[in-house]
Amino acid sequence: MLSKLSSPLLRGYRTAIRPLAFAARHVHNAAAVDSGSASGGNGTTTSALYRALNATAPRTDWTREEIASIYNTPLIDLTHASGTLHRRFHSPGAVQMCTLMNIKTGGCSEDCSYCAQSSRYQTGLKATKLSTVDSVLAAARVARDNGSTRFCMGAAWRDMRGRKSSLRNIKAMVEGVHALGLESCVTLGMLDEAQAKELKDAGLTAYNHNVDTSREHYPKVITTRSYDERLQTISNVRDAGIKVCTGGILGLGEKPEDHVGLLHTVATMPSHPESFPVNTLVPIEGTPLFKSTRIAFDAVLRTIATARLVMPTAIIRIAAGRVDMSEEKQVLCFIAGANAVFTGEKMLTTACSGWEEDLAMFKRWGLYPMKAHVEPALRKAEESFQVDASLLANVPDSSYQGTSATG
Ligand code: SAM
Ligand code: DTB
Ligand code: SF4
Repeated sequence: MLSKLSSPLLRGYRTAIRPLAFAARHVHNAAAVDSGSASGGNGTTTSALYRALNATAPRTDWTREEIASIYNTPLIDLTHASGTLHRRFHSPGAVQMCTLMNIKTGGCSEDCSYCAQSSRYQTGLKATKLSTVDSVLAAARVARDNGSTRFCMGAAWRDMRGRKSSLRNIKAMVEGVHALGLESCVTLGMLDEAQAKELKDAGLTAYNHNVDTSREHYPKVITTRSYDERLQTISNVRDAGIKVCTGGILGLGEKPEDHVGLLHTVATMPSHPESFPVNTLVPIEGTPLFKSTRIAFDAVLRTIATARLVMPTAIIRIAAGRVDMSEEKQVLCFIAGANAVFTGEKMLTTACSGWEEDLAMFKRWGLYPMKAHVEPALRKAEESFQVDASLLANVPDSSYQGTSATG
């Protein structure tokens, strides 16, 4: 099969792909003897992994079975494959730092059973009004000066209905964030077409609206808005020409099939989301999911690796829960294809890894803050990437002190 590759680009990658032909054959054999595998030994594993590995552009016609077969590949092969594909579309060392700000905390009418900001649960959070434009821009300046290239503003709202004056202020925030040279992202709940267009006109880069989990598991987590309503907002955002940031949360009591379902939803959208955030549940006291069993790390890694294989150009963002991940686990995620993080003083209501510790981690592992989002495309071997090594110049050399065995 490989000897028949004729396009010059693919020919250039022969050397990289050949060992993967071996890996994929090996994976197929492993899957064939594993009766739990989605391939059932009928070749789905080999062909799905082959197709993913040979991608020269994103494809949106994945079947759920194909994604399941990739997800169920032995982890050692899966992460090797995803890491290899990652290098064909992205600079392997570049990681985007994005800073979050909660511009309107708490008091939300929705019942998302993981969320500290729902007014239905006693989480001890005090609701606030919308932040002022000046305070938001001051925080954005701090983020930029510390190396973040995207600033994401979140509001605890169900939707934007009847919020005309808030939308005006948010547009001013978006314009100010751009004037600082940062990409802007907002997450404000459901949006209609006209609201999406207004945000586009203000220069908004991206809109975050997560599908959170599979269609099947979703009703066990949220009852006040449907999966289809989420998809409609995402569609309104995409149609307005705003980049889509949509992902999920792992650890909501779901099964591995739901990770496949989540990936299938996003990988078969009319175009892949530009950004796919992978949150792990941060248990919030007072919410129904507080006592949920913690998600195992191998499932997080599998989800990231599969996301990279089925959405080669997406930015994969390690989001909530990273603060509890050891450095080594984070690095495994970067090797498997994750290439963005939230860095700063806070997530929305919970703790976040700070710039200093992230830059020190980057330096230890040969990672760099991504200077600006580069449209990913199939790389030429000699191509250089926009990375900002200057930010690391002042970071002292340090050896890693280690974390607890459970980290
Ligand atoms: N209200 C808006 C909405 O729901 O679209 C925007 C803010 S909401 C907090 C943004 C996303 O944060 C959620 O969709 C969910 O994926 C994630 N999130 C919220 N609470 C979380 C938690 N406790 N652990 C992990 N992720 C969480
Ligand atoms: C996303 O997927 N994760 C971020 C961002 N998009 C808005 C939010 C995570 C919130 C974590 C829980 C909290 O801090 O309340
Ligand atoms: Fe409200 Fe968003 Fe929290 Fe759901 S996730 S309760 S919509 S703030």
